[in-house]
Amino acid sequence: MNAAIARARAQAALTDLRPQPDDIAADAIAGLSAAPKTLPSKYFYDAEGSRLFEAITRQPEYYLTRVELALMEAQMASIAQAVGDGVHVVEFGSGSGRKTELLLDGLQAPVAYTPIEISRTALMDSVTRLGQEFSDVQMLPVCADFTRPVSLPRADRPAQRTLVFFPGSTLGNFSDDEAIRLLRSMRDTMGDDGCALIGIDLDKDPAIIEAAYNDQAGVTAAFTLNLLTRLNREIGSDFEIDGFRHRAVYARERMRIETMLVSERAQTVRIGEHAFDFGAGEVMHVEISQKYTDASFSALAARAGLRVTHGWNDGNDRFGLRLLQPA
Ligand code: AVJ
Repeated sequence: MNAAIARARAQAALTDLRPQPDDIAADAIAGLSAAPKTLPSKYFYDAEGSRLFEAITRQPEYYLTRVELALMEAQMASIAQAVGDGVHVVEFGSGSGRKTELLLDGLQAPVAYTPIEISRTALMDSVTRLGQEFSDVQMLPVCADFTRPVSLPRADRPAQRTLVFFPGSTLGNFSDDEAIRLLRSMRDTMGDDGCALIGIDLDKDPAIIEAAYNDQAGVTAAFTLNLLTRLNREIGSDFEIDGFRHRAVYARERMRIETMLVSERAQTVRIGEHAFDFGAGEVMHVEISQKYTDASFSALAARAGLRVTHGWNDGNDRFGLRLLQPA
């Protein structure tokens, strides 16, 4: 490791609130006890899952990341103007940091950056890289499940305002109730003067959406199935990976992609002393990806005490960014 990287790592004081195996087992047992069976999608992102997700973003069918990046590039000046200068950027999740790079680069003199990310590898990689590139921005990473309340590390230099950044349409991976809870917690994090920049995938031709979640190369299928591999390794479950098949369907009336793992045969899966029977063809729900219209998103935000002050879409209305502030 070279000296600059070592320094950036050492400077990035880590708050570690990672989920422990007992939390994961409890979540898995609760989900498998429900009807229909479910598993929480937040556990997709171990090191391999994060790698597979990056690979998804490079698939030709998966337009979301490409379109959002181009949108940020095209509209950054206008976004920076709306947000103002000297902000503490708090990102819910951290991903590869490419969007964060555009944001930190485009904003006027941001003072600090706090990613809140469940995958420690993704978190440290991102602040190590960003810390080198943005030496004037204090890196204050928090390793935690961002759906739980987290108290923000304070920046050495006082910020004018807190900007919550939540790109990628990750909000869509939560049910309406969970999304509202998350938006409320963003509202708490930003305070009365703060704001949030949120990426949302827009409702469109179902064929385009379904192709994005069923890529030809099978990367999304591998990503979904990796959840089972991770559970087997971390909580000692005995899922047979080739006993399940990936399926993603756009439910038009609910405007969301529903991703399932379909049991190929009748089988029993064990976690400790718990046994779960699957019928042949039985579906287990593992992820939703909500799509939005202007009306549906504004209504969701309103239920969390937030209002949309600015909006930017790409030229084809595939993907949007919305700036919110307390209502
Ligand atoms: C995490 C919201 C960016 O739902 O589109 C991609 C995750 N799942 N392909 C999404 C995902 C399957 C993704 N986001």
